[in-house]
Amino acid sequence: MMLERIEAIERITGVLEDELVICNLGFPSRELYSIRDSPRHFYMLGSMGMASSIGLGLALSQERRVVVLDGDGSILMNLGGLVTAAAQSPGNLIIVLLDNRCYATTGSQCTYADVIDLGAVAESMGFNVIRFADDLNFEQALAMDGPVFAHVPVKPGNADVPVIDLDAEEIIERFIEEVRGATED
Ligand SMILES: Cc1ncc(C[n+]2csc(CCOP(=O)(O)OP(=O)(O)O)c2C)c(N)n1
Ligand SMILES: [Mg+2]
Repeated sequence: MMLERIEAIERITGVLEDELVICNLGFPSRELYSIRDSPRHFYMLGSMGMASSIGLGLALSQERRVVVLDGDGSILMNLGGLVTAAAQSPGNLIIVLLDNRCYATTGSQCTYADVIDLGAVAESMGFNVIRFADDLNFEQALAMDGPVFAHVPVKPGNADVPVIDLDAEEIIERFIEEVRGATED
């Protein structure tokens, strides 16, 4: 049985330690926040497609590992960002595609991930690709050389979780503090 997106996020973040997490906007961020909150999490608000680019900049500018939890619609909206990440090729970047083949947050309208294999697209760019099914053992992705592209098929739809009760300034300020704190040690 294919996982719900919230189950996939739970399993992935359940095995993370010190990694910084950049999360796709909409329900994915709400789901992550409802599972566990952390200053290591950056919840994208509003800017569709930008999680992978923010993750790339972060991976290039400091040494900690960066895990981007992205969506198919957002990857497709900013495919150039994926190309740039592949060309820059930071070893500490893991892009996770939570692929439900639709824009789940806005009502599960189909994306072109329904007909185009984004794992194959990422592979052709030079990412080390790992494809998960129901057995989402994310430690396997963490053991790989980066940059990694982890393809995680998930069911369409969203969990019934509340909105994030942090404002944008709080999210960014505590995140920057977290990143700076570690780099200045
Ligand atoms: C430029 C832009 N267009 C549209 C939206 C509205 N919007 C917010 S989330 C979303 C769907 C995102 O789909 P995907 O990245 O696949 O994530 P999913 O919700 O499926 O996990 C859309 C269309 C937006 N925020 N910004
Ligand atoms: Mg989607």
